Formats: sequence, structure tokens, C-alpha cells
Amino acid sequence: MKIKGVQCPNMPWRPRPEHEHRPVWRHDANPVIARNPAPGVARIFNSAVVPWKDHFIGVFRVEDFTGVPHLRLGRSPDGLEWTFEDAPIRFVNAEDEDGMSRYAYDPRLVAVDGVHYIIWCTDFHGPSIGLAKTDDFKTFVRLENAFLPFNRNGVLFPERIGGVYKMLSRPSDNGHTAFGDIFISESPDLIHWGRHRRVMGKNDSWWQNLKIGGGPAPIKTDEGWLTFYHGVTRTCNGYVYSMGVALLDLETPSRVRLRSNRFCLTPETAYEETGFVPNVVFPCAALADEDSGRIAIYYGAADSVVALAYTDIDTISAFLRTHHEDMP
Ligand code: BMA
Repeated sequence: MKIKGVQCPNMPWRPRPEHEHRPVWRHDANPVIARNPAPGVARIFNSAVVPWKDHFIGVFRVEDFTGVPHLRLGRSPDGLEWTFEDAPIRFVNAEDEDGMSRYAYDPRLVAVDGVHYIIWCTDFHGPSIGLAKTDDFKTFVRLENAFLPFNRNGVLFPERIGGVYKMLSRPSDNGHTAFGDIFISESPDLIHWGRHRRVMGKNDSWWQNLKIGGGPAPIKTDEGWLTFYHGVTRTCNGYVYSMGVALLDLETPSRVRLRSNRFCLTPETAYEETGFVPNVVFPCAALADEDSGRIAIYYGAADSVVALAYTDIDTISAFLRTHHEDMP
């Protein structure tokens, strides 16, 4: 399997440690964004990063001392050391009127045809999928909300497929949703969404037997869209969020070509097992590089910090080919 069409030679990277038997390995100085990372900020987690010019830019889920999440911009020379703007991203609508929502969380940040889109969980009489675009990371113009409430985990594909935009999402409820499958929708204009299809659901694997949801924007390969996602199980002490991986068909991404039958990352370290919400790894962004085959995954840990993990295309494709569900 080969990564297609994305270059990121300056991405953060650590080689696979000797004797590492797991398909995804953690950055050696995690978390990359610790608690209280800026004045007045309690937590940053579940956030999205892209390469931008000669550095990296990100849209971050920030919780201040009110506990209400908002989105904020951050910049980094190397993807590891981050500085954050002092104020929330100011969204406007097409008429330059206020486009802020009461809360905003779990952003994804995806470039399609040279325009950057932020997709996040917005307040639309309950959680649903907000969408905004920017050309310069200075002006952020809101588009129509993509879906009716309730919905979370909107993940736009990084290119149009068959001429149309495609977005994964996870219909939900207004609370700590105890169910959920990944669906895909398409749009000719990022306004009208339809032709909804179910991609995949929770299943009998115990780590993903409660609900699943999209993660980073899918990575294009010559064999399909490599898609990291989160899978959730319920224990006597609450939910546990792990990361799985699937390969979606290139032309028809509602078709699952391969899906791992085991997690490739699960809460194991102190910063994943302990925090505001214990036992959560929640991937929201991945950097990938065609030439080297490297992949860096940004994930929120325990709803408290941002951490990084790595894999490469040979390792993750071998894992997927060896440990997948029986595909129909
Ligand atoms: C989900 C979302 C995520 C969060 C997770 C675990 O429903 O709210 O932002 O990381 O729960 O608390």
C-alpha cells in the first residue's frame, strides 16, 4: 500500500522503537500539549493540525475555566511546540455577521482544492455538525450546518470523489450517546447534503461494541482511504475510547474494504488513563507523507491533553491485512 498525493517531509517523527510489537507507537515526549498550556486555559485536547506554508497550524478544542469548549488557532514550527491565540476563532457568516456558536468542540481541519475547512460539533439546538472555510486563517466564514441534530464527528474527505464532497458523520443523541455507527453523505456544493449511506457500525469486538465515530480525515492510498476512527466500549467504570483503522473503497467510500478486528491504540499510559475523562484516546488529525510513508496521528488523551503517535504505511497496512474482520 502506498500513500498518494500528500507531502509532509517536515512532520514530527520518531522511528519505531526496537522490539515494539504494536502497530502504532507513541511520541517519546507525550503529551505534546500539557494541561494549563496558556493563561486562562484549563485543557486542550481532541484537536486538528495541518501543514501550512513552512510550519504547522491547528484548530484546537480549548476549555477555559468555565469548562465550555471553544475553538482556537495555534501555530507551531515543528508540530510539537505550540503557541495559541488569546481569543476564540471568530466565525462570521457570508454577510460578515456574527457566526459564533454557544460551544464548539472536536474540530477537524481539512484542505480540499486549496481551501481549508473546519468541521466541528456545534450547537444547533443540540449538537450537530458545523462547517466553516478559510483561505488565510484570518477570516473564517461559516457555511450551512451540514446535518440536523443530533450528530457528532463530522469528517470531510480531503478531495472530491466523483465530483462531489464526501463527509463521514455519526448521528447521535443530546447526551453521552450510548450507540452510534459511521455514515457517509455527499454534497455538490457543501450546502446540500444527501445520498446518505451507512459505512460501518459497532460490532462484536469488545473494544468497539458500544459505538464508533470518525477520526482524522481519511488518508488516500493506492488501495483505498486509510481511515483511523474511535471505537468505544462500556465498563463498570465508564466508557473506554480506543483507536481502530479501516480501509474504505477509493471510488465508493461507503464500501469498507478492510476493518481491523482489534484496536491499534488504547489507553495505556498515565496521561490516557487519568484526566478529566479517564481512558480516552480520541484521534482528530493525521499528517502523512507519500515519499517516506510516515504517518503522525494527533489525539486527545483523557479529555485533558494532546498527544502524538506514529505509524508508517507498511506497518499499518500489514496490521490491517493480518487482523481484519471477515469482510463480505
Ligand atoms: C465524546 C465527545 C468527545 C470526548 C469523548 C470522551 O462524546 O464529547 O469530545 O472526548 O466523549 O469524553
